[in-house]
Amino acid sequence: MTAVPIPSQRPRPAAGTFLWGSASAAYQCEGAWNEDGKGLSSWDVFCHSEANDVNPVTGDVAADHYHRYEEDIALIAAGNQNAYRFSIAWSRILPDGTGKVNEKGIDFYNRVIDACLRHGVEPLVTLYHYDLPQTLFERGGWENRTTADAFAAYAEICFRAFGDRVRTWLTINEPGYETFCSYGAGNYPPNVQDLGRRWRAMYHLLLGSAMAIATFRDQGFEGRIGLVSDSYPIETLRDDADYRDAARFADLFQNRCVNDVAVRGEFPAEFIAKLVQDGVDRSYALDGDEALFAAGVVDVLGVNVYDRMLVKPYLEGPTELRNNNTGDGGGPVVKVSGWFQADEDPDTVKNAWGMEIYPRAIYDLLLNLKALYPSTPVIITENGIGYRDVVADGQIDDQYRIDFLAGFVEWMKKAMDEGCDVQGYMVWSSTDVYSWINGYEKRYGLIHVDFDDEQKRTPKASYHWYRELLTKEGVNR
Ligand code: BGP
Repeated sequence: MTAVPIPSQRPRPAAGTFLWGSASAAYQCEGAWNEDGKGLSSWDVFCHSEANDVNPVTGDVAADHYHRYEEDIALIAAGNQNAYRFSIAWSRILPDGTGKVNEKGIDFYNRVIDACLRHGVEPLVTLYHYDLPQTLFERGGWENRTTADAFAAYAEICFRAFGDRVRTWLTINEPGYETFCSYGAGNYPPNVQDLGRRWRAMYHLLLGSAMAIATFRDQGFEGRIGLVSDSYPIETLRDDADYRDAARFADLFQNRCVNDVAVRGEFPAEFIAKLVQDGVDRSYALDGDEALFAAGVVDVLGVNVYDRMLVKPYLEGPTELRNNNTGDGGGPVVKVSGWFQADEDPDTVKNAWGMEIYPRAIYDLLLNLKALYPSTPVIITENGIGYRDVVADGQIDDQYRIDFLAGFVEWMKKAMDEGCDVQGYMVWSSTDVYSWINGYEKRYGLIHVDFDDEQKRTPKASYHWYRELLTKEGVNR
């Protein structure tokens, strides 16, 4: 493999340029968990507690991006990428979630943003990616409506501090998947299995996002703003009325409960009817909220796409959705009675964590989104595959990742040829990072990180492949 040249200063991509990049999230890559005035987050505390019993490791150091962001951004630029999506750790900016600003936190993200711009890399900034300030978490976290107010206030601080340079903002990463793990699987803090509490927390996440978006517009900040949704094409292995019903329920459960709110500013009526039928206490929905959601629709929808979701009709007993966090089938089983049943195609290839290798998923998903939300552009904010990479002679020959990403890019381009308005594509992840409850074995990076040897970086074969792809795509470097 060839050495990677470090580029000189380059202009940032012109507005409207398709963004080809890669992504990270603060808790997963930064480390420096208690440095420079940062407050504790829910993940700091969880990872240091006995509740973290599947892969008991922490993000204390992670990829040490806090100290090595310059090198990482230089590598991103040298890889021909013209964009980098990262998240801000709320507890670095506001150690207690509200109140006094930690200037050293502001300084850090100023340095990251400036490094991006120096290298001609467009920063895509996510304001919240799972790591809630612990002070707010202890007050009920997202189950408490005041967390939505606190989020909007925190977002405004970030718009004011960084809005002169950031043109693409993403409020919240995956209100669906985060709350599914926190309150369905119970493998993320607060580690409970109670879907009623899930719907309450998700409502407040969406409310916080809508309020932040309304503030962004009311105060006249420049640029575009969106939310990041984990979205799936819902598919069945049979086509009959019962299977179609299951697919519709799964679409409401997985996708539309977030995407309709983000794009149309309202929850689907059928989704609300289903919650009422399930006996969910919806007292969290207050008079006047409809107007708040309507005022906070996105300019662009960020979509994290990894896989399709296969379902079959719900018959009886608990619906079992298995979460494989160990790579050998270990992890919690989620019970979702009454909506749909998870299905499995025995003939498709899967990775060790049970994820199907199914690149067509992105095409089906993009066409579904175009049909539902024809006027809203999409950025693919994450796409990638977890693998136990092997280092041989100092190199990582991850052909499986190249095949996976090449397939997704090809299907994405087909969808674009058919009229889907896609404005960017981010590989998950820029470097290897902490894979939440899956620990460090499950790697996604284009750049290998040696977690046992001072977080040394080595670009993988997939990094070089992506670099060549982007040259062909005309990302002129
Ligand atoms: C997304 C998250 C990312 C990332 C990715 C891979 O849902 O936004 O933070 O972790 O999935 O998932 P995992 O690391 O759990 O395998």
